[in-house]
Amino acid sequence: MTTQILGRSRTNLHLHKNLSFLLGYLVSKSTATSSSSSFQSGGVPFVKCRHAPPPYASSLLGNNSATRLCFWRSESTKAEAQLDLQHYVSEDEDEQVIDFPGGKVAFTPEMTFMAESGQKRVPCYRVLDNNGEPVTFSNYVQVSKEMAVKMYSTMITLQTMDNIFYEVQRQGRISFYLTSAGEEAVNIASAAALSSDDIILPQYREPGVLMWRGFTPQQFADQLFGNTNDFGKGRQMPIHYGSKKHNYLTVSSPIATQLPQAVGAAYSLKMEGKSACAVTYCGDGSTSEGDFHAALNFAAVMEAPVVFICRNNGWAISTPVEQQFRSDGIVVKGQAYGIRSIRVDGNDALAVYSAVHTAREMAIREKRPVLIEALTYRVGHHSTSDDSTKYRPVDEIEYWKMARNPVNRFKRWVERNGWWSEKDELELRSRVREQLLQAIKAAEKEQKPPLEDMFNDVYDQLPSNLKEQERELRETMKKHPSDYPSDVPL
Ligand SMILES: Cc1ncc(C[n+]2csc(CCOP(=O)(O)OP(=O)(O)O)c2C)c(N)n1
Repeated sequence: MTTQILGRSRTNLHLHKNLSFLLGYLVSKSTATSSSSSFQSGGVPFVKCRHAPPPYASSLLGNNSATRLCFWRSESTKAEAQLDLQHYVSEDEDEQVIDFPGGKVAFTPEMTFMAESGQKRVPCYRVLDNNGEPVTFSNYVQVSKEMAVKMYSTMITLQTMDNIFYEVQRQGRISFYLTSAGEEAVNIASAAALSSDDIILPQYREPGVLMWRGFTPQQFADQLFGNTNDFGKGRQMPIHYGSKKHNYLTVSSPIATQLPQAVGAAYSLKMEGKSACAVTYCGDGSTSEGDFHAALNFAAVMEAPVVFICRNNGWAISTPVEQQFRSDGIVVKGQAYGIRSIRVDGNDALAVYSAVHTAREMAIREKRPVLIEALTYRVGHHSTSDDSTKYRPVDEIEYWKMARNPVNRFKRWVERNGWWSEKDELELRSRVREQLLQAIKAAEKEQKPPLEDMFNDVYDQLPSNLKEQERELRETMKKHPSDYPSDVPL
């Protein structure tokens, strides 16, 4: 039996690999021997190792145990244990390697624990320095004049939209808002590098991607005011944009839920043979959610064409990254899951564009996920419900706002190429401002969706419990009219 087990060819060993078992290290009580045999002990299947244990083994395993590391499978499949064990020991190579599911692993007599981090932090890819000068030897994907001007103009539009809607919220005309200030390059340059067929599964700080795809100021305003033109029929909080036409799934409040959904969307694109990928965004805080890890693992194992773009902006509301994780950011987590990954300067539009463009091609051509960690900074408060000066130094905010401003950096590059002037800037800013003010006026005047819209669209026929809730709501509104908005048609 033993000879047969150990005499298996490598090809056969691979053929018989089975991922469904549970492996663990076991300590055999037998003494060292140079012969090989397999046996059962205490109801647990063992295989004897063929050689004497290394000297460090007793310190690892305790004095009373003698000493070998063997493999054990779960009780439920015990009957097949002896047969399956043969897959992991190969006669010709067992002294140097273990032929383990997933590939050969070299043995070592050194008891070396992997360091918790690399000696140096993973470097950050950039193309432009803080002054918008291309850095020497940087390789990047060329951007045409037309593309560069559109990128810069959309960054300005996003900035202007943020400033105006922030003020509108402060005036009490909308209930909530959240800006992308400081993260304009991640928003716009990533969007520019994608195709409109790619499916976007956003977090909430990526409205620039939707803007790039053609969502109009009026459509943004309609969502924020929750009027009848809002695709969500006023059921969602402001900033929960979504548009089927633009392949942009609606923002959902629970963070990281978009990530496993993106893997499913990517997998379906692959099955349909489409030349497109799913692209999903998240913040550093979202990477602490289980969904992040499930998504990365699924994506790697299922070889789903999905690009994960993590905006590491230093803060998850008041939680700094030092309290979020102890790894070298997010990029190393990609590698841990078997995903090709890159760290990029998220405030360098050309670097983001190049990395996303290349990641997209790899994802589609090679049918694989790619992770991009974009180092950036949330310059604004988390949202209109936050005051970030309560938990972080104003100097830090100012540094990122001024010295590392992504819009100014890109502007310098575009200007240096002779593609943009102050006149263009003034014209653009005033045109965008005017469009937004008009949109706000129109959105504010537009009727709110009727009350019944709160209850329909989920079921074909309204179930009795929802009918009951609607009846109760109407009664309560009648009793306490001042607590409810007067502009919702009943
Ligand atoms: C599952 C879940 N937990 C907590 C929250 C509350 N919450 C909203 S935003 C946020 C911070 C997320 O930070 P990050 O992912 O880094 O994104 P950022 O806001 O920095 O862009 C938290 C904890 C939530 N929305 N969903």
